[in-house]
Amino acid sequence: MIKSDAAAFKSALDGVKSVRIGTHQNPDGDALGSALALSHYLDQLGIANEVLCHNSAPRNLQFLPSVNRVRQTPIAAEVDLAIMIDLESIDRLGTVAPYFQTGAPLMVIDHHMPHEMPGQIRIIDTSAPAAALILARLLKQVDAHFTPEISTLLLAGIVTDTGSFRYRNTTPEALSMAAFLLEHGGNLNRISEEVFQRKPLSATRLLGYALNGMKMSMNGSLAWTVIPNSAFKLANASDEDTEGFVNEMLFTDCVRIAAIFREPNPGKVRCSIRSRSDLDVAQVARKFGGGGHKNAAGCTFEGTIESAESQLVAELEKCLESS
Ligand SMILES: [Mn+2]
Repeated sequence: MIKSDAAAFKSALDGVKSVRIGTHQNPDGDALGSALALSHYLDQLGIANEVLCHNSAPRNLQFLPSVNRVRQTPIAAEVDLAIMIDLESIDRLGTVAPYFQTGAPLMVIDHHMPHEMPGQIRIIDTSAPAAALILARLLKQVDAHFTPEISTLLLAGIVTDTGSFRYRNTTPEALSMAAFLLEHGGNLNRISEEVFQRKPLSATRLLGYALNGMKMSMNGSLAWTVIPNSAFKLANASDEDTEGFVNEMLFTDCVRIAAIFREPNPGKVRCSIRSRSDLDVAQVARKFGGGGHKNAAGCTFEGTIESAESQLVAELEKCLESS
């Protein structure tokens, strides 16, 4: 990040009285952690603000400080500034997208690979493991007061997106920022327990189904599984129960790409793809209108789960063949 990012951030907020913050649908700890931390910082400046998201917080993020700020409809009719954080694509705002296209200036704070380039003020760092890390840097540079709430929210973002500092995207800065946030009251124990060490019985049962049905090709370098709507019903499970399933397959030693096809609601098939090392699955996801990072991407299909499976598996096999 360049120093002028902090200057741009500061001057964009200058004289502003109201801000709308948005993050991506199906929010994770980085999405909600950074959006809510930004909300707290705007409180410090006395700027009225609201946090919009297509979904309410998933079960494992209900513990986040002030999570009840997350709304699906706006409070303010108009705002002076809109800020999108942890996403680059207007589409990923879901149902709240129109509230970010009202003509108010738009700021984007993000770490995904840019392609749509929305917004007039763009603070983008694709080398940052989390949007929360970019925001934490900005807040340090503008001398924000790091309360325990802000520290826990930012730490939740960094911990989530680095998989507790296990993923390849973990940088020295992520660790030193985490140390700083711990010093300022960030509750790492609570984050670890709530995000990684707690799930309902329905999730454990559905994981059994998913692993039992795992398919493989390319000498075991590609693994995938299909969870049809009927399986969700049988396990009394929801889509958020599938969090982490794809990694269970990827962590098998022969597997280099893993994918999961799921149909939590009839007619819409959601796919998550994970890869090892240099295999770029974001590029595959983009062919189907999705996106993400090199090693973690996703896309959605309309139609049958069988058709989604055959289309995506073919492209993933090509990706492995050309590697
Ligand atoms: Mn993120």
